[in-house]
Parts: sequence; C-alpha cells; structure tokens
Amino acid sequence: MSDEVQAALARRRPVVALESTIIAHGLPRPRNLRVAHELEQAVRDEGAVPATIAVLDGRPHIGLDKDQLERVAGEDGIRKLGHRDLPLAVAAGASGATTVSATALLAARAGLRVFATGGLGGVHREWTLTQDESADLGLLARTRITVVCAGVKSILDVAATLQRLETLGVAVAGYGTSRFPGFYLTDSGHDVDWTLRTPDEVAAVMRAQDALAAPESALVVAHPVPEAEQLEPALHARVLDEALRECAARGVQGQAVTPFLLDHLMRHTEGASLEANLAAVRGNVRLAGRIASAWTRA
Ligand code: PSU
Ligand code: MN
Repeated sequence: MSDEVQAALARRRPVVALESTIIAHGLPRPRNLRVAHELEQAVRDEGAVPATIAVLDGRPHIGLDKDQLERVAGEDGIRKLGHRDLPLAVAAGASGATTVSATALLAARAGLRVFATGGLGGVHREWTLTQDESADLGLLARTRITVVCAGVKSILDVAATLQRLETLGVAVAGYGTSRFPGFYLTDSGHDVDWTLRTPDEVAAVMRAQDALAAPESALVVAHPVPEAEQLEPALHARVLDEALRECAARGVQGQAVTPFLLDHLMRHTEGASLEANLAAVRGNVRLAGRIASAWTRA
C-alpha cells in the first residue's frame, strides 16, 4: 500500500480504488497516461485519496506513484490480470493491469470500500456458443465493495448480464435514474428496481449491507453518462454490429475480446466512443469520491 493510502485508511479518510486495465488495455496511448492522472485528480477534487491498483514485478500495489503509473500506461507486454491471474502473476514476478475483478479483490483485502470504473464486464452476446462471461460478475457476488460504473459495457448482452447479477445476488441501483445505463449510452433500455439519489443514500445501503451480515457481495451503483456526452445511439448500433462481426471473423477470444471491441469502436467512430467512455469514467470517479466521503463521515 502506498504511504498516502495507508495514512488515509488509518485516519478513516475517504479513499477510492481505481482499476488499471482501463488504462493499460482500454484506452489508447499516450492519452491513457494523461487520463490516469486526470482521474486521480478528479478523486482528489472531491476530497478523497485515489488508489490506482496494479501488479508490478509480482507485487500488488494499492496506490501508485508517478513512475508506477507510467509503467502501467506505457510498458510493453503489461498483462491483463483478472482475479484468477493474481497468484500466477505474483509467483512469476510479472507485471499486469488489474480488471474490475482483480481490483475489487485487492481493494477489499486492503480495506477499501469504494471503487470506480467505466463499465463492468458481463455476459457476452452469443454466450451460448462461447460461454464468455466476465469474471467480474462472480467476484462481485463474493466481495463487499461498492462499484460505481456506467452499467456494463454495451458490447455485452445487457439483459443477460442483469439477469446474472440478479441470480448471483449482487445489489444494483441506478444513481439518479430508474434506467440501467448503457456505458457509452445514457440508457441501456432496461429498468433497474432501485434508485439512489445522493451519496448519503448510497452510504446508508452500504451500512445496511454490513448490518444484515448478508453474503459478502457488492453494491453496483449504476451512474449514467450525461445525455449530452453519450455516443450517438444510431452510430453506436451500427458500429457495434460491425465490431462484433469483425471480432468473430478474426476469431478473437478470451481476454482479448473486450479490448478488441473497445478499440474497434473507437477507431470507427472517429474517437467519439472514446470521448463518451471518458465522460462516463470521469463522472463515476467524481461520484465515487463523494460516496467515499459520505461513507467515512457516516
Ligand atoms: N471499463 C472501461 N474500460 C475497460 C474496462 C472497464 O471503461 O477497459 C475493463 C475492466 O477492467 C473490466 C474488463 O474488468 O474491461 C472486462 O474484461 P473481460 O470482459 O475480459 O472480463
Ligand atoms: Mn471474457
């Protein structure tokens, strides 16, 4: 743990966990490094301490300094680590960026409770053929953490992912909306059962989770990208269709699927999908800072 994060936790100051896969594998270089700094600053602007999480030379890090963040953003061959990869990377002395599942696991083990990302992984379209379901979902079913996200990535089968979250017992609430957000899009077209409207309301749910001694599951706070900053829905539909066809035609599989689709969308929307993605992440990081503050005040 970085000294700053350790000191903040010891003094019960708000801390927000940030994942690193979005930096290393979800965004293009060299902009990704600027974004990494910008996201950390956004957390600070809300009065919280950012803790970007990654594995470097076999050591999990909770909170990265400038050089470490640079390695995550720029090092060739930096791996993508889901939670199952953590022991393998540690034993091998390897370096890797952590996905939502690995970040949530490490954050919770370190005593962090609030985590911000772009969009969760989930059930991929054509799941019946590929069985591709992100490990994010299973991990969130057994980890007590609050994840602020713009829903799940719209490259997924959103209805199936919502169903899996229900089956797995993961609490889901819209933030300021009764519609589940669609990552690049403000509205995925699906309803959510619960709406929370303030950071204090979110903190109250977190306290209730602990008081109920419920299974150690997560709370997903689904926070939509503002409508003015979303990707144009018709463009989204058209380009996503192409991306999915291209992905299948090239036989892209496993961990490579999500980065491939995000990159394809970015290149075929002249960067508009990137801007929508960044707008979503920025909003999530800020909200997470406010939730962490409400949580430590409570
Ligand atoms: N959110 C983003 N961009 C990303 C991701 C999330 O805006 O690249 C990453 C997260 O790390 C998430 C991962 O856990 O994509 C999902 O990968 P997979 O579908 O292979 O589980
Ligand atoms: Mn997958």
